[in-house]
Order: sequence, then structure tokens, then C-alpha cells
Amino acid sequence: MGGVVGSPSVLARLCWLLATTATVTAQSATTLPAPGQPSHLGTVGGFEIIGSSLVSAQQIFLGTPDKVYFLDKVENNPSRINGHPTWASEWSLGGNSQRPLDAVTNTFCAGGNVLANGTWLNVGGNQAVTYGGQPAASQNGGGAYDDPDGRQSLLTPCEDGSCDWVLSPYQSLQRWYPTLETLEDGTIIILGGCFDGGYVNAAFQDNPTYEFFPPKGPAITSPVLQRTLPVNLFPLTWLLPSGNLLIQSNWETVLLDYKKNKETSLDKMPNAVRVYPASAGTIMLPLTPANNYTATILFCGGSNVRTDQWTSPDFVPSTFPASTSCVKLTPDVSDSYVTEDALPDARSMANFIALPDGRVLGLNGARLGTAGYGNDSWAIGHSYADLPVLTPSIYDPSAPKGSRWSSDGLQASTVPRMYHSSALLLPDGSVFVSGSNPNPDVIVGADVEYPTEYRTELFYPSYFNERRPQPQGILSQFSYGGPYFNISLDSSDLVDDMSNVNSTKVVIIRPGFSTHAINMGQRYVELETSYTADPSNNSAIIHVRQLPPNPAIIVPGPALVFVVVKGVPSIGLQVMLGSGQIGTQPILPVGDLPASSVLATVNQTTPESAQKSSAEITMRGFGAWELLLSCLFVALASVSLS
Ligand SMILES: *[C@@H]1O[C@H](CO)[C@@H](O)[C@H](O)[C@H]1NC(C)=O
Ligand SMILES: *[C@@H]1O[C@H](CO)[C@@H](O)[C@H](O)[C@H]1NC(C)=O
Ligand SMILES: *[C@@H]1O[C@H](CO)[C@@H](O)[C@H](O)[C@H]1NC(C)=O
Ligand SMILES: *[C@@H]1O[C@H](CO)[C@@H](O)[C@H](O)[C@H]1NC(C)=O
Ligand SMILES: *[C@@H]1O[C@H](CO)[C@@H](O)[C@H](O)[C@H]1NC(C)=O
Ligand SMILES: *[C@@H]1O[C@H](CO)[C@@H](O)[C@H](O)[C@H]1NC(C)=O
Ligand SMILES: *[C@@H]1O[C@H](CO)[C@@H](O)[C@H](O)[C@H]1NC(C)=O
Ligand SMILES: [Cu+2]
Repeated sequence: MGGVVGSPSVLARLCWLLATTATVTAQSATTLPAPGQPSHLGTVGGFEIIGSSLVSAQQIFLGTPDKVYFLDKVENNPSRINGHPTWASEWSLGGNSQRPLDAVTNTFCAGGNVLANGTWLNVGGNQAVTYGGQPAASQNGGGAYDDPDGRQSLLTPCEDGSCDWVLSPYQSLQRWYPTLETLEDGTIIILGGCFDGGYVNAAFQDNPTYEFFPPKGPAITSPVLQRTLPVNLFPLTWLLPSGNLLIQSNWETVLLDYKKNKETSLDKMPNAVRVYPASAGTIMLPLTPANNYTATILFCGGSNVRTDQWTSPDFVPSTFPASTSCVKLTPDVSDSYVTEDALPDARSMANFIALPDGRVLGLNGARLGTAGYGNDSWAIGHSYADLPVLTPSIYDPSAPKGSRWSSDGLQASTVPRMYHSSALLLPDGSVFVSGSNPNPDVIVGADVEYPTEYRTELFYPSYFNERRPQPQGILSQFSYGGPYFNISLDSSDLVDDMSNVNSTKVVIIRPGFSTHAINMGQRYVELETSYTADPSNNSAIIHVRQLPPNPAIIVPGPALVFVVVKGVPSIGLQVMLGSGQIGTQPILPVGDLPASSVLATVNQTTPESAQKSSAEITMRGFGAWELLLSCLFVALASVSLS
């Protein structure tokens, strides 16, 4: 045996390593208090205006369960901080109160995402400007807004009002309109952008490269970004379970193996341009045990603009119809796009939001035109888009083909959400919607068709007013692999019907960083579960597998966990995925999951019936503790043998 397993001392070290890893996991993974019920009722299927933001919501993200963070561009917002207009803020959901934050650089059209340690990174933005969005005389402060050129800033969210943006010690290349995607080790890749700005990119100011945060050496040239001028800004990018990145830019699609700097071309995008400024609605569909965590990306809407048309003097975006076309790609499996049910309304600039029940909410945007604005005679005010689409639509990936999109029962918003709008799933399952500002500076007034928008709404999905499940036993930290854990649902959680346990799902959602019709890093992963149902009181224990042992399926960092019963989600709890540190994540052996079972109906009057049925005992899996114990046993045995 020694020859197969190794020397006793190696074996003992291995077991010690395993023991310490298991102990660290066990220590940090405390159980969170069961979630409660929403604090208020909602107008189901409709919107409610909940207030006015301090800054316009060009970029938003959920930093803590209670706090939404806003980033605007440098402009003349009425709120002030440290002697200049406010360009960043924090919205407390519980208190419905706001706090100005001091983002000092111009975050105009920046990108963002979150590191494995919970700190958010904001990268890029435009040069320093003065009133009206005009370039400032000095790029190093001074002038009307005293705003240095936008580069890299960091914010570690907080619940106590103490946190603010700080400039990063590292500064990337200038990047206006970059995309940020978090990687398996919780670092962030930063792709593309341009040095100066404009409606579309141009060779003289192109930055067709990628780099990393924290830095991993000089920026690397990306051939696909080089080939796809002028429509290579905010390249649509997803980390795939294979560890490759899908990059979609202008009409091209590639897989980037960023570890080897190698790109492989897939088929060209059909029907419409999906990247900015055509700005389709895009999302990775739920990764589930049923699809073996295989990623399919959905692209809908955008605009069918020829590459040479973007810079043509004859091109009038504001009258150019948006597309209804939807296509899907499963890039780890196939090179080819598949036609999907079309959108009910032509739409550019749609935000696609993963709902906890597995459906996708599509909202915001316009029927005509694209992202962008300017002083052109044909612009609507300054807007390059017109005819807002006010009614949301919902996509159900499990519905039969032909009926996956529907706006049935959904009411229109009263607020046009044009260029520079954003949307975000909240822990209570409502969707936070804000922004719209196709203007060079703050422009408001009754005569302005598409003003700088501060009104902020919630959209309430169909489940909002239902009694929410209150699962007990959700862990505060999840590991990649490792032993399963239990959560319990009582009769009320199962809507007094034990059979609802069959459709109960435990899902993890990263709501992402919302800007420019993209929620960077948004992801939905359903965990593998089984159950032991107890007919004596209509309750159930859900046995929940930890994260799949592959951080490319869902990257480390903060996320929300929902337990969904009969399509109704619990209030999402914020948890930490992985170690909570930037770096290679520990991967633990995957523990067995007990088979699902229904306990035998025991007769309350029989004394032995208090005992659990033997079926339940045999179901017990071979978890990490058993592994550890047997490992130690083997180690001790081989030590005493030598
Ligand atoms: C996370 O890592 C970044 C980069 O090293 C660092 O700047 C930041 O302070 C860290 N955040 C926390 C909460 O440790
Ligand atoms: C599921 O995916 C894994 C990892 O890609 C693969 O090893 C396995 O064979 C797949 N299983 C099925 C049933 O397709
Ligand atoms: C756009 O027009 C406004 C008002 O006429 C003017 O103040 C501003 O400088 C113009 N902006 C650009 C970028 O030309
Ligand atoms: C999970 O619950 C089952 C009963 O359904 C129990 O046998 C098992 O020990 C529990 N497992 C853990 C890890 O708590
Ligand atoms: C249901 O009854 C079992 C014993 O029969 C008990 O262990 C369990 O805690 C009960 N569950 C709930 C949610 O009341
Ligand atoms: C779940 O569904 C299966 C198959 O329909 C059924 O046999 C089982 O009893 C159901 N479980 C519960 C708890 O109702
Ligand atoms: C439970 O006990 C009652 C009364 O003693 C009896 O009528 C019933 O048949 C028993 N049920 C089962 C499932 O054994
Ligand atoms: Cu922009």
C-alpha cells in the first residue's frame, strides 16, 4: 500500500493539509440567520418610483445587502461634495437614504467588477472636462470641475457610512469604454477601450489590448479587438466554464485563452451588431446541474448597422430601427449561433437581468437609434435614440420555443430609460432601475425630451408579494467542492405541500456591475441539491452541494444566495464564494450528496416511531469528515507499520 499512496511522512503531510483546509472552511462558514420577508408590498408586474438619486445612474452595483453604489460622469449634478458637484453616491435601500461619495476622477463610460476579496474596481473613463462635457484646460485638476482624467479607483463597500472611493496605486492605460471580467483567481481582466472618446472608436485612439488588476505585466494586444474597429468598445465578454473568455466585438466572435494569449474564431454574429453603441441585451443563461453547467449566451436586439455605415455622414442613428433578433451561442460546445425567439419589441440598450426563478427580465432602451449622443441636428435633444420601450419583457428559457418571450401582465414604466440607464437585481427579488442621460452635462426641464434622469424605480416581478421561503442553515461562505450542507424548510416554506420540495432550487446570483446595457460579471448558478422530506410535518431538509469545483463556473467574491420554492425566492443573503482572498482558490474533494427520499410516515402513537427510518441512515453520504477520518486512520496505520 505504501508504494501506491506514498511514504508515511508525505501521507501525513497530505492529511494535515486536508485537515487544515477543512478546518479553515468549517471555521469561516458560519450559518446565517434565516432571511425574512420583504419590508413592503410591491405593484406586481409594474414599477414604483422610490426616489431621486443624487447622481445620474450611469453605473450601479450592489455593494452590501443594503447599499447600491452609483457612479456618474463628471457633470453639474446639484448635490455637492468637497467643493465640486457629486459624481458618485451610495443608496441605502432599508433607510431609503443617500450619501454623496467623492469619486475625484472622470468615470465617464468606465467599466467595473468585483475582486475576490469584495473590493470593487472601477476602470477607465474620459479625460478631464469642464462644463458641457468640453475638455478641460488641465488634465491634472483645476478648472471648473477639478477632475483628473479617469483611471482606476477602488471601493470596499460598507454598511456604516465610512467607505469611499480611493485611487488605485496602479494606473492602467487610458481606456474609455473598457470591459471588466473577474477571473478564476478573483483578479480582473480589463479589455479594450479607446484613449479619448467619441461615438465609435477610431484607429488613432484605439486601445485593442487587455491587462489585469492587480497587474500581471504589460498590456497584451488582442487581434479580435484590432480587427473590429470602429465597433470594438465595451467588448461583450464572459468567462466560460472551460476557462476561456468569449469575446464578441462588432460582427466577430472569438474564444480567448488568456493564459496562453491565443484567440480562436467562432462564427460571425448574425442579424445585428450587439456591442456598444448598438447595445443589444445580453446575458449568460442559468448554469444548472440539468445543463451540466454549460454556458449559453443570449443576445437580443441591437442594430443591424454595416461596419462602414457608422462613420458615414448619411447615417442617422435616431431614426434607425433597432432589431428584434435574438440568437444564442453555447461556445464551449458549438461555434455556431442558433436563432432564438425574437423580442416582442425592437430594442437597443436593453438591460437583461437574471431573476432568481431562472427567468430573464428585459427592460429599458429604445425602438429607434443607438447609444451615444451629440450636437447633431437630427438628434432628439442630444439623444441618438428615440421611442423608448417602456414595457418590460420576460424570457423563460424553459418555455416551449415560440413562447419564451412575453410581456403578459407587465405594466409600462413612466420613465424613458435611454442611453446611460442601468438595472440591478436586489436581494428582495425586485429590480432597481435608474439613470438615462443622453446629454453632455446635466440637462433638465419640462421641454427636454430625454433629460438627465434621477428618478429611480423598482420593478416587482410576479413573485414579489408571495410569502417568501425562510430557509435555515445557509452558510456565510461557500467552497469549491467540499462536503454538502443542509438547509431546512418548514411547512409554510413549502406552501403546506411537501411535494413542492421537488421543484425547490438553491441558486447563486452575482448581480454584476451595470452600465451601458451590460451587467458585467452577472451570473446565475444553480447548486446541486437533494432532499429528505418529512410527511409528519410537511417539512424538508435540502441537502446542498457546495460550488462546483471549478471557479470558472462562478468566480470567487461576494454573491447572493436564494432558495426558490415553487418559483418564489427567499430574500437573497449575501455570501462569500471561495476564500475571500485574491489568488488561486482551494478546490476540495466533492462530497457525496444523499439520495432524495421521503421519510416513512411514522405513527405518532408508536414509541419506536420517533426513530428515523433506516432508509434515511443508509442514505448518508461519504462527506469530508469521513474522508478526513479515514485519511488520518490510513496515515496512522502506515506510520505504525514503518
Ligand atoms: C482587495 O485587494 C485589493 C488589491 O490588492 C486591495 O487594494 C484591497 O484593499 C483589498 N480589499 C480588502 C477588503 O482587503
Ligand atoms: C459535464 O461536464 C464535465 C466537465 O466539463 C464533463 O467532465 C462531464 O463529462 C459532463 N457530463 C455530462 C453528462 O455531459
Ligand atoms: C454643443 O452645443 C452647445 C450649445 O450650442 C455648445 O455649448 C457645446 O459647446 C456644443 N458641444 C460640442 C461638443 O460641440
Ligand atoms: C443532513 O440531514 C440529514 C437528515 O436529513 C442528516 O442525516 C445529515 O447528517 C445532515 N448532514 C449534515 C452535513 O448536517
Ligand atoms: C418535523 O418533524 C421532525 C421530527 O419528526 C423534526 O425533527 C423537524 O424539526 C420538524 N421540522 C419542522 C420544520 O418543524
Ligand atoms: C417528487 O417527485 C417524484 C416523482 O414524481 C415523486 O416520486 C416524489 O414522491 C416527489 N417527492 C415529494 C416529496 O413529493
Ligand atoms: C397509526 O395508528 C392509528 C391508531 O393507532 C392507526 O389507526 C393507523 O392505521 C396507524 N397508521 C399507520 C401508518 O401505521
Ligand atoms: Cu457612455
